[in-house]
Amino acid sequence: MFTSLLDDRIRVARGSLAPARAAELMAALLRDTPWLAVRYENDGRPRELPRLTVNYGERSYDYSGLVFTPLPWTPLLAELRALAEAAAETRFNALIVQLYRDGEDGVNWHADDSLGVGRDPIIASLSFGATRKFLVRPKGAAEPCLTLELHAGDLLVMRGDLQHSHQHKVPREPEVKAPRINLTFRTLSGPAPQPAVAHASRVVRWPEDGE
Ligand SMILES: O=C(O)CCC(=O)C(=O)O
Repeated sequence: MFTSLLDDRIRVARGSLAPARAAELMAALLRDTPWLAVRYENDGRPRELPRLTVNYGERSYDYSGLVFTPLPWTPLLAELRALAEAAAETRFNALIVQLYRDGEDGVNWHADDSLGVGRDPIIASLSFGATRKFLVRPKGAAEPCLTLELHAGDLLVMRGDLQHSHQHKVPREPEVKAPRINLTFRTLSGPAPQPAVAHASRVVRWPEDGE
């Protein structure tokens, strides 16, 4: 059952996966995902995205000037895609998996409005692990107009003109000590998989050896 927010630009289904199943999936995703730390340069200084990220599906995805070559769907991710497709009533061909290792990781204000997602994209997001805040603000505004807590097993759908009218963010929450994984399913058009920008990223084992 969805709660509809912001004139139906956001729909949230709380507990769309039962707690035990969500915990099982969190453990499997943590263990089996070949996590990538994304390195880039800002003003000539080496930087790293404050989260780990991996792409799956049938289309390359580009952001921050980098092209990410997707891995093929795994049986588990294809199963979750089917769940997201049924809930969002659309088909998805791409997935971004993000690992927020703890509350120091996050994602800053942005909209998912790159050319590949097309006009008014439907994006379905599944959350696992630690509860984190998800903020939404109108473009051009300083303050959020919506603050949600996303829990393990919650499914959120962004739709309509949300990516043109609003931005979203997962803020740092240093008091959160546990990891969170988020899956966002998208429908991309345009170029099929392209060569990876291997130099931009490095694969890390997480937790790293010795932790
Ligand atoms: O982790 C989340 O809930 C949001 C991820 C996100 O902002 C995105 O993939 O664009």
